[in-house]
Parts: sequence; structure tokens; C-alpha cells
Amino acid sequence: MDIRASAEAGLEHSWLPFTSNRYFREHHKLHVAAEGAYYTLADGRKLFDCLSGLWCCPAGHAHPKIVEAITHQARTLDYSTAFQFSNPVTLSLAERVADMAPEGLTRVFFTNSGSESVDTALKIAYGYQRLRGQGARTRFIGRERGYHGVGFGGMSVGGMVANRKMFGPIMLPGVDHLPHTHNPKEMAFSKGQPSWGAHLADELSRIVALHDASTIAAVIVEPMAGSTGVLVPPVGYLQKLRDICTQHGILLIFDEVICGFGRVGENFGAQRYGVTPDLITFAKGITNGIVPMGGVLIREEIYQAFMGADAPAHAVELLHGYTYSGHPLAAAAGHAALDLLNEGGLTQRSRELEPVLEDVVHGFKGETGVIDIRNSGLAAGIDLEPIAGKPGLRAMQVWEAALDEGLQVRFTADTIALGPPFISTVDELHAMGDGLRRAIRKVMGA
Ligand code: PXG
Ligand code: PLP
Repeated sequence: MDIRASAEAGLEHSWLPFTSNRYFREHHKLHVAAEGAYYTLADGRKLFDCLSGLWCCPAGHAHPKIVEAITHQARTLDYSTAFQFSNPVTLSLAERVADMAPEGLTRVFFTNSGSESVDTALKIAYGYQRLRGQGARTRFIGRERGYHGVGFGGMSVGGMVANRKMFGPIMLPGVDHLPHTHNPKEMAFSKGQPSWGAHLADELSRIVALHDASTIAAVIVEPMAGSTGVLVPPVGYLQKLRDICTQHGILLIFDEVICGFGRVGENFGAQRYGVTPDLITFAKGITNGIVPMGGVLIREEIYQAFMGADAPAHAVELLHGYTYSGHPLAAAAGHAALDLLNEGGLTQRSRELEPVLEDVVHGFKGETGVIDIRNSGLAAGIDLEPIAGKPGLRAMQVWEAALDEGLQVRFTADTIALGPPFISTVDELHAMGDGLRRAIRKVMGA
């Protein structure tokens, strides 16, 4: 059977995630190979990977060192029972991740995805509050335009309106949301962190006053919101959140599923933006996307609260975990990916490419249909003027036109998101800009 025919047959039995399935049937996009910064489609076309997969392949595809690491691991120890056993590859990865984390975050709990990491972090946060006699702290505070995955916990603290429409009635009770920080009137076309907006963190004080601190377990935000359009934190904003949380005994969780592992030029957004949370969720870049893995970084005191609880030594302290938590193949990929990011200099490279990407994207200012541009680290969002009554369609048109330019970009609502691999060359980033400009002009008829 040729590729197309087998894909056609498979489509009859597939329900694709976060995809317009009816549209896809008529407009297949089939990856058949990937190497370095490029995908190959079934029709032979090569596409520059403008979002590093879905933000998860900073070192590019099929990196020989990672391929070798997982091949070796599969032959040596393919699966290690995750409960009541562990293995050296996974344990030593925990040590490496903790070494890269901000001071005080010393413990790592592994999961297999960002969604699992968020639900794990929320459970740990509540458990900690309960163990310290604050069991009435049942509320979580998220933020509008936040994305924290699709588990019941993450979906509840997330702020995607479309998601809330269908699932609102079955979400976690008691959740409240901070306002998002994107205000085009005050900050359109900001380069890096907007100078306006720190005061939006004061909304947390209002929420605390409304519900009372004694009912709030944790606040969860992405340091830089990625998937809802690259929303960069205003200068001083995250520090204010930190101060308000500390003042009221509320835990602060940074969801760094996108920010973590070099995307914002440091190991974590916490370091880039200079604010240390109590828990960090991560995923994606940890294995360069080759094998699924996620995890939560946790302050030592939180871990010790569980260990010190009044229970016999043979008792399981946290009734939580996944069959594939800390999977050896993922851990092996993780070691190889961290070798590349750290010793291999790729995080440094991300930092060096940041001004190049900034110049490229801000070069779109003045193009017909471009209404805002944002960037931080090796990430950028370009807002397009929506088509009246058809939100999302304009960006979808640009996405299709960009494919014709050999570019795989990502769109969300009417924002085009860019987060190229750290291995990109300066020329490739310029070529990406040129191709995207042509795509936008074509769609806008300019
Ligand atoms: N938290 C954050 C901050 C994320 O960005 C998740 C949690 C959930 O992770 P999993 O591994 O369960 O998908 C994410 C995921 C996009 C895009 O288009 C972003 C994500 C996933 C898919 C697409 O930007 N982020
Ligand atoms: N459902 C059933 C019936 C199971 O047995 C398990 C795990 O043993 C799960 C769900 C959870 O799966 P996972 O540990 O992969 O998250």
C-alpha cells in the first residue's frame, strides 16, 4: 500500500488531537521523516520546523546522540517498574534536572507529559497545604489565556475560553483566574518584556481578599504564556505575584512546559525572569521530544512535609504516579538532550539567536494585517487582524500559505507562533522571516 492509501484508510479510524478533523480529511498533512530543523512531507516537500515540533525539539530531529542513547537504553533496560523500584538512568536524570533548577527546588517527580505534570503539581500543592494543617486551602488560582494541558486539573486552572464552554460544568470547583497580561493598547509591538502591566499582579491581592487566603492552595501561571500566543510577562509582574503568594502562604507554581530547557535562554523561565516559584512543571524539551517525558520540580520543604507526615516508614507517602513515570528510554533521551543543551552549548545558542529572531519578527511591523508582535527568548507571536465573524481563519490561511513557502508554522486563534530549533542558523531565521512575509502578503492580498 502506498503512503497516501494507508493514511486514507487510517483516517477512517483516527480521531486527531487538537485538530480540525473534517478539514484534515480534505487537506492531509503527512510527515514521513524529520532530520535537523526540517520535516519531510509525504509528497517529498521539506518544511523548516518553525516551532521545534510543538516547542519540544530544540536540538532538531533525529539527533544522532539522542538516537544512540535511546537505542543503547532499549537494549540494556527497556522498562523499569516505576513503583517500588527505580534505576540509575532515571535517578541520575533527577539529579541533573535539580542541578539546573533555581536554588531550593531540589526534588523531581517524573511524569510523561505537561498535562500530567500540572495535575501532579496541583495534587502535591494541595497535599502539602493539608499536611501543614491548612486543608481548607482547596482553591487554585490560574490566569486567563493560560494553558496547562488537558487533565481535569490543568483544564480547570487553564484560561482557554473555548475549553471552558464545553467542560466548564465538570471542572474543579473553587478555581479563580487572574486577568491575562496582554493589553495591545499599552504594549503593542513591545520587544521583550513590556514595561507596562506589573500592576496586573495586584489582582491577586483582590482575589485573596475576596476568597480569603485560608482557602487558597496555589497560584499557577506560565512565566511566559506560550501556546495562547506568546504573552511575555511585564517587567516586575512575576515578582509581585511571588511576593503576594509568600505573604499569604500560597504556593506559586510556574508551568514551564514551554519555557523550560533553554527556550527563554536560561534553563528555566524562573531564572530568565528572576523569580523563584515553589514548584515548576516541565516536559517537552527535557527529552527533545523524542520520547514523552514530563516532571515537577519541588522545593525541599514540600517534599520533607510528605516524608515527615505521621505514617509508618513502609507507607507510600504520595499515592500518585504513572506506569511510565521516569521511563528509562525517556531518561536516556533526557541525558542526551541535556548534554546538548548544557555542554553542547545549545541553551547558549538560543540566547544568541534571540536578537536575530527579534529583528526578524519585528520587521513585520507595518505589514498589512499585522496588529501586534511579541517576543522573548527564542519565541515570538505575531497577531493578525481577524476576519470579521470568523476568528482563527486568517491565521489558518497564513499557515497554509506558509506551507507553500516551505515553512511549518503554528497558529492559535489569529496568532502565528514561532519557536525555531536552537540549531537554526541565522540565515534560516532570515529565510523563515522572508517566507512568512510572502505568506502574509499573499493572504492579505498586499
Ligand atoms: N502546560 C503548558 C504551559 C503547555 O504549553 C501543557 C501544559 C500540556 O502538555 P502536554 O504534554 O500534555 O501537551 C502545555 C502544552 C502550541 C502547543 O501550539 C502547546 C502545547 C501543546 C501542544 C501545542 O503552542 N503545550
Ligand atoms: N487504567 C487502568 C485500568 C490501569 O490499570 C492503569 C494503570 O495501571 C491506569 C488506568 C493508569 O495508567 P498510567 O499509569 O499509564 O497513567
